[in-house]
Amino acid sequence: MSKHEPYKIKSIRNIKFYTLTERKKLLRSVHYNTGLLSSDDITFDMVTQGASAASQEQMGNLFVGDEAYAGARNFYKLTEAIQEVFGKELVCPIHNCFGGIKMLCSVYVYKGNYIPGNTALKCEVINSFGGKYYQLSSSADQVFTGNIDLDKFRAFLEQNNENVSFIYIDVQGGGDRPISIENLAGIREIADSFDAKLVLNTSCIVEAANFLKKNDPSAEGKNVKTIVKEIAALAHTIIFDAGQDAMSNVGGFLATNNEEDHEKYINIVVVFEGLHTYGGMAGRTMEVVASGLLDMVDDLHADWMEYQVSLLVNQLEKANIPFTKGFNGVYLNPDEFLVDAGAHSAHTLSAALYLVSGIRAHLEGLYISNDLVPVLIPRRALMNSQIEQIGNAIIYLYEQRDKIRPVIPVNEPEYHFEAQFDWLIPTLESFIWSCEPFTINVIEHVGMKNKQERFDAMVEAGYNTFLLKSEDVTIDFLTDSGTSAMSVDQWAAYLGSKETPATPEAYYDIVKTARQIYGYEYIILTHQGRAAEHIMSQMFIKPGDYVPGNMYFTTTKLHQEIAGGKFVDVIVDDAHDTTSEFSWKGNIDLEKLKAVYEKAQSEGKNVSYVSFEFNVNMAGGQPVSMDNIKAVYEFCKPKNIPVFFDATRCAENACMIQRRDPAYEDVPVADILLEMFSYGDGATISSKKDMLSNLSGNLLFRDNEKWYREALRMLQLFEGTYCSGGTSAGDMAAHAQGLREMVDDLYINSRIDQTHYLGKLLQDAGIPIVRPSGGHAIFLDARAFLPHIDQDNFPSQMLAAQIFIETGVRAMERGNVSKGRNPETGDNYRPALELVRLTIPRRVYTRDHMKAVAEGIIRLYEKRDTIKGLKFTYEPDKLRFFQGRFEEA
Ligand code: P70
Repeated sequence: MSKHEPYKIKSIRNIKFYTLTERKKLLRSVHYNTGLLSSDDITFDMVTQGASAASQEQMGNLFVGDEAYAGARNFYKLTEAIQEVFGKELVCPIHNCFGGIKMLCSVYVYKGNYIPGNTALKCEVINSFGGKYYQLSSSADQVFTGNIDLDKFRAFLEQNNENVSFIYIDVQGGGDRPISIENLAGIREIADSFDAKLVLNTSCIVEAANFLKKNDPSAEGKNVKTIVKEIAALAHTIIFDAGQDAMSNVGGFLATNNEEDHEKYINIVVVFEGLHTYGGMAGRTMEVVASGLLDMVDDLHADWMEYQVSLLVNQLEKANIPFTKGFNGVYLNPDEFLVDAGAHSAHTLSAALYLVSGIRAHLEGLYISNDLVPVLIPRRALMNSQIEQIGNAIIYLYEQRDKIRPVIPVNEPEYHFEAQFDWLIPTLESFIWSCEPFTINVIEHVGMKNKQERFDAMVEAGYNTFLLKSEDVTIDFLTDSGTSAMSVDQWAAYLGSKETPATPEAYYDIVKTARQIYGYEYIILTHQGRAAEHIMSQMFIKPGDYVPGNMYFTTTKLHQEIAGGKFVDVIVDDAHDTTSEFSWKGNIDLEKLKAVYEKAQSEGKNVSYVSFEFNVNMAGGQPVSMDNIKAVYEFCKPKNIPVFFDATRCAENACMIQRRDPAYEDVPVADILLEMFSYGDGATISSKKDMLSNLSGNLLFRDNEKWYREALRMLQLFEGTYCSGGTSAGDMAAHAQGLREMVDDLYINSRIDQTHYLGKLLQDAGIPIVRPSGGHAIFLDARAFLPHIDQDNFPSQMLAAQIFIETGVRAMERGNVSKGRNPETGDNYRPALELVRLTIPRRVYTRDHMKAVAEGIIRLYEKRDTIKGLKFTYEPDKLRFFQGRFEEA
């Protein structure tokens, strides 16, 4: 079984892909020192410090920081978390690791003293206090390359005992040298026998503990949390940089169980850092660190980080790239990587990597001309599809290495950040990215129940996926409605908006943006799609009217019927055939439309309007062609029949036109959209889908002011103010920003790619799905999947239930249960399409989630004969799919 993230995406950060020419210019502007490039000019910044994706709990806790100078509640929360995770009772907060080292030095270092250690990272600080760092020699252990030679260590203490300030051990050996528990215990024992203090840097303890769990016999059978506590128990004091494993952006602490030491810390913290209850951290940071600490010791989390690193390592190994494997990524060896390495190979390699790909490998600290070049993987922030391409980009550069000339220094820097170079920019081919154009900013943990627990939950929910608790669900494919991950720009807009029953700025923003995107003059906001449908239906449908449309949607048809209209399906026949490969299964059949018009004429009735849905949901997310949109409009215009779109999934439709109609191959989605809308008179929109809003809708009219005024009147009657329709200013602002993001060609194509990826995995395995794959969802054909179950035993309903039990994926029934009973005969409708919809939320799931879904469904398919049908135990009269309950038949 392949692995997937034990979380889903809650918010994203859009990234940029520059051209080679742009990157050349940017490199020149920073004298070929990539460290000085602005983060906005980087596609992938390969650093870990402070760069993790936060959890939604951490994000929420940003607003819990009470920012009191003294005794903030956040300090006590932080202390509790440290006690729980490290078993250390006495805590002194610090602003980061530098702050902690500085405090330790000022407490313990006297002139001429030594700090023996395994990692020389901060010797500059030690020197400034008059002390000296002493590098302890390693033992020859092959697995635990960070193990200290204990005899030499003892001998060193014997000789220098009077002059040792404290012993400094990084539990990760600087990033790539693991230390065994036995060795750590030996160090502690020797330290105790000389009455010396052992300080452990535990900033990256999770990666170390996870390594020990798998490689150290004395950690066998233990979980990460236990090992972390055991390691911490070996330290007199731990120092912790919260920008690493705790996945905070900043912060840290010293912690000990020794009261005397603690007293020293809290007396010096006021000199350098702040008060002992905040130590140079904002209250919110303490809160974020506290929840990060509790999160980091989860075994699934630790495994996932290790897995991501192993993917990169395996890939580079296969390509014979010279590098050292680290806990958090890889360290490229520039002298071996480059053909003409020169004296400043680290900067040459870093500049060349950026030039080819936009990747930044960051060199930090004191200037070392041929430093290893770290390519670290920020925690939780990248998807495997991206890591794989980062690996490919490195390999692509390696293949072109003979073209790279060394950078030439123009100064003598003390630190990496000061270095400046000249460079004969090599002529390299640019790496072409095809991964998701965004990284993960915030994550949400998902349900990780086992199969038995899921079975119990399903029985409890009466075999109805609508009745499951979302916390039991691992991958939620119920709907793409309101489930998108917002971007940081949407969040910024949300938080910056100002609520008022009069006119908020967000209203003006959305009107301006919607006008640009749809090309329509009149923009009305509703709280969601069905509210717009209500107004439109009431305005245009008179009792007895016909309303032709390309397949019904539940809420749309309901409002048309409430207004007294009769919906007539005029979609092409192919739409009802799950195996037809026709590219435009959403199209309106013009002959059928003509027939409805003629029937109305002959009966003296009216056609209210054509209800024209883009990327038709119930047909499988199938698009409408530009030619068809145009033809329908040309038919309707002379007859004065308005064409109203359901434009809920208009961007997906535009993207399909770009991909499938050669005439639009090179036309941006934004321009295709404008043309699509130009062949219509108005639209209703549920903005919870393509528009990346969690809640809101639109009613649009192209140019008819009279309609607009009338709709506004109704809006104020049924929905809310003229400028909101009952939507909050924050949701409006996020909606406006979502609109701008929806027309990004890279984004919308990556969205469609993802859906098609899932479709392909299933189709290649012979699973019956609606062909071709649509925009927002993959639909399983339950009649073909479970041919032995009669439609009156609800195969789609059972298939959805079994998918959840097998895989933790929640899908939606779209078949006999949804369609209901014929009120005249009382029989189930037994519709032609008996489907299960796997609906993919936008920007929430990754390629690895898709793989896991496909594998689970394939497993289920192999044992499909064992699956039985269902019967109702409770059947509501209306919309029975929402509340209905079942048991095995
Ligand atoms: C879904 C959602 C909503 C929707 C839609 C189209 C093409 C209008 C709307 C209504 C939610 C849903 C709604 C009813 C039954 C099941 C699911 N579709 N037009 O999951 O918009 O929800 O904003 O009022 O797809 O497909 P709104």
